[in-house]
Amino acid sequence: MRRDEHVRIRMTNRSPVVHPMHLHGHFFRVGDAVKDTVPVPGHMGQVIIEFHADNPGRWLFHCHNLYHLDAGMARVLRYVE
Ligand SMILES: [Cu+2]
Repeated sequence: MRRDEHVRIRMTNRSPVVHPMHLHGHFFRVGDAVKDTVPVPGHMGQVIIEFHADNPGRWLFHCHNLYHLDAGMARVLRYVE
């Protein structure tokens, strides 16, 4: 992504358990709601998040269940000025 882009991320949960996905550094929209964490239901549940890329840096995007985070369920979203 690049600064000032409108970013849309679609998540599909192929596991049987819910994953509360949390993004650092931004609030995002899910429909009309503004959040920084959203539960993605199990069994192919889908959630789309959208946000304005207005805070350059390196931001962790991860499952908020700490045992999932410890198992590696995390990525870094990165963009620069
Ligand atoms: Cu999880």
